[in-house]
Amino acid sequence: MRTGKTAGLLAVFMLCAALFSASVVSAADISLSYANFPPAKTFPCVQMERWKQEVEKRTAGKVQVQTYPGSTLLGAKNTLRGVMQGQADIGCVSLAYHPGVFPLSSVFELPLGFTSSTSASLALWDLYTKYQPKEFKRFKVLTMFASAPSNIMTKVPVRNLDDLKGLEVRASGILSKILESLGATPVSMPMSATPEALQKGVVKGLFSSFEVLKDLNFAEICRYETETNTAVYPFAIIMNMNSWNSLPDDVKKVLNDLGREQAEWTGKYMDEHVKRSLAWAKDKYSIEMIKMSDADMQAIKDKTLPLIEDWKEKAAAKGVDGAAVLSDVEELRIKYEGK
Ligand code: DTR
Repeated sequence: MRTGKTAGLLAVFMLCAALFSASVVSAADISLSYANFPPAKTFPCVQMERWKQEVEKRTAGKVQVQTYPGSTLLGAKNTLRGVMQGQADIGCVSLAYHPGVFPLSSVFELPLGFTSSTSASLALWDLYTKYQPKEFKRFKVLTMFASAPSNIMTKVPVRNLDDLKGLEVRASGILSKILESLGATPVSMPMSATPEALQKGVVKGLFSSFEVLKDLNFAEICRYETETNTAVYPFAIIMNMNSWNSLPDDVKKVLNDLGREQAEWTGKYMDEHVKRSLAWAKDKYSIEMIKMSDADMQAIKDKTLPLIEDWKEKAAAKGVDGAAVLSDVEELRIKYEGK
């Protein structure tokens, strides 16, 4: 009986030891932390999970990615510094939250006529790879992508530009300036702060892409959706330089190969998801879709045109040839939009 018990314990012990060493052997050699600011359901985090899966698969488990959505590791405004200092290996940055920091890539915040996230994301990635702008010199840029074009989602109907006068609407970066030039009162804040601002009435609406109607349940509070289909928001996925440099070449290759593919995947996901979210919001909350008159749409174009000149001047002050960048972006837009 006693020997039986001892033998049993020994067997359990050996099994545990075997399991333990097996997990040590199969554990990833490399673990990377990835910080993201908005909630897990939103598109920056959906693309993060897809990237994690692909990286783990393509490195056959050699790399493991720990994801931190919802500002659990770094928030919207401290991701740049956090990744630079190594608090996270990788982070997601919305460029519009850092006015003046990205003189070249912020061109993508201008109203340039992109009609989809896919075309804007591919164009943004191509522009980045062509210029390799020094604004990212402290980081390895893993991929970039852009949101779908922005629209006005509000608690009160915005049927024309007059309705927008003085209305407090949330945006960020150059998109705040777009709102201002249209007569609204822009309130700049990251997306992660917007649910509370809407709830408390600090803002009456927001200027962003429509998928947040579902992902952040904004359709419940913003029943009026005015289609402007203007500027997108550019994003960069940045990696700490030391973390990047310490990766073996085969892993670096996997990550490099994913750069453009991830931009395209995210764009396509976003474009599809906007359609799904609008259908969901119509069904669940009977949201009202509003189109402004042709005259107002033309006025939007005219009123926001000076922002392009303004951007060029700011870019020039930082040594960026704005005219060349704009002409490259227009070429890329035509290439990816087919018009
Ligand atoms: N509109 C930009 C980008 C954006 C669009 N959808 C989401 C969802 C979660 C975070 C950011 C975004 C913005 O408002 O920041």
